[in-house]
Amino acid sequence: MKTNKLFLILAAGLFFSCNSSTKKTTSTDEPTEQHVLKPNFILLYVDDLGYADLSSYGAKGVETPNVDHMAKNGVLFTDAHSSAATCTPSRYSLLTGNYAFRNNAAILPGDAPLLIDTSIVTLPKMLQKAGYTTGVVGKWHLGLGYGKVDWNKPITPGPGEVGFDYSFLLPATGDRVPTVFMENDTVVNLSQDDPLTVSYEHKVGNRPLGTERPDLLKMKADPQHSQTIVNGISRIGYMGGGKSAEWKDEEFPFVFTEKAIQFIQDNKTTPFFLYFSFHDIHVPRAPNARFQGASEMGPRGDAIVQMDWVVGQINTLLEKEDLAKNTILIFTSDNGPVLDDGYMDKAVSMVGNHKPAGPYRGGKYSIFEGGTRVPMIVYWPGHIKPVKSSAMMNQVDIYASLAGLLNTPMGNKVLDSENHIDALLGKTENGRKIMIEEGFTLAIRDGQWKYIAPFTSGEIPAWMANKDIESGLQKQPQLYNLAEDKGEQKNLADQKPELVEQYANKLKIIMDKS
Ligand code: NG6
Ligand code: CA
Repeated sequence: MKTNKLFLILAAGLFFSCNSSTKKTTSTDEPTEQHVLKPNFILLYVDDLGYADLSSYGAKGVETPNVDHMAKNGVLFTDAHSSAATCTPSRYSLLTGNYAFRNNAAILPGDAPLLIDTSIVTLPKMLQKAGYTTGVVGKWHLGLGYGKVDWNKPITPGPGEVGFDYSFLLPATGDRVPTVFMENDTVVNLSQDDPLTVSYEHKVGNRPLGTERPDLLKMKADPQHSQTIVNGISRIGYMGGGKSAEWKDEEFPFVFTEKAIQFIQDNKTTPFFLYFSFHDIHVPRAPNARFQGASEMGPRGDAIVQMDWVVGQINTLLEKEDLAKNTILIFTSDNGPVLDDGYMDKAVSMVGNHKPAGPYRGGKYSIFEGGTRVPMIVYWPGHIKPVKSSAMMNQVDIYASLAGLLNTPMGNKVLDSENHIDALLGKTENGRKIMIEEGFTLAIRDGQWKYIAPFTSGEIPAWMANKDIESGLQKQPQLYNLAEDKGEQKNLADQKPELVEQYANKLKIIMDKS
């Protein structure tokens, strides 16, 4: 690959001066292809962070100096997207390089089976083949085992079979059981005398439910989040036993940061990939006392400040360990923003004049731009010229882009991932030409044009309608010209039937690909 070779030659000089694991070269050595460039990769994957939830993207009422530093000195993308408007589908795409609809990926309960086929070559497996040690710390939400697992025994398949050498996980999300950490395939701190049981159908164990003891709650919740109470927060699902393994939500930033730091330190002499998957700023928002009141927006804003602090800790470590110049950081979010997502945490009443999705319509769950257009920053000190890029980017392409950089083959079941490494590193603003966006229906983006397929099958969940969430779903086709109408207000489908037909056909071709 031509670009790659050129990149290798240009970057090799800098690289060899800073990676202690690399075979030393003398000044007379000419960089050649066998001197494979292997920067470390850290993916800082924030949960539910909206397009404008960072000060570098125009947030009001909250400051994010650590992320802003990366934005100022790296590539800040204005048209970058998670593959879908919710967590499980986005993460599925990120790790497999395939759009989530190909596997009907949808938000999973906490006792779901592993969603990723363990026989395929995933992003972390590709990196393992290229000589990387791989780790995931934080939220998983891709299922574990074969479903309805025995939490008291090692659980496989899981991250290990997906391609991670190390994992320290919150198995699903903070708002659902089991509320325990897992290290590799085992629940942490579990006592065999007090076995852990989980059900999403009926009450298990003797912990009170939110519906039974609202007086015990730190914050009130909607009916779906009013089951087993752990740490004063009612959750989705029922959990019995496992008392010694219970997490404390307020400790997440320290627990996960410590594990991420440990992973980096343990692997600093070999190339590594760390998928650092934040719980922030997902519900329940229970920031540590240290961050309470740190923003003007209540717990949601404080969770943003907490998240920013964690990012600062990672960057400080990379500087201290002299790894910064040899580590590519990609910072982004798994879907757009949501204020009320089940808990009464003042996110709505304290939002002030802050607009979490900026000028875009909708947010998490939505097929409008706010659903998937998220902040994305790529930071690689000494290698990247700071730039604001309008390239159309999608997280499904991180896989092929890193494979392209390393000149390593992808698996043969990767259908959607495209190599946009030059755009990712800010060398060009030519990103994707065509891209799928996914909410409860599919949309297609072709530059300024956006076609949203009619939503004809299935029901919009009732809780979404009750929560004032703009799903963007309509029985009619929608067509928007984002160049003139960022906020997707003016449906041009009736005026431009030929474009509607063209995009409906294009969408079908992409969907039928195999
Ligand atoms: C929804 C939950 C929401 C959140 C979401 C997953 C209800 C009413 N809502 O079903 O609170 O947990 O799932 O979020 O239960 S995600 O970011 O992991 O996709
Ligand atoms: Ca999410």
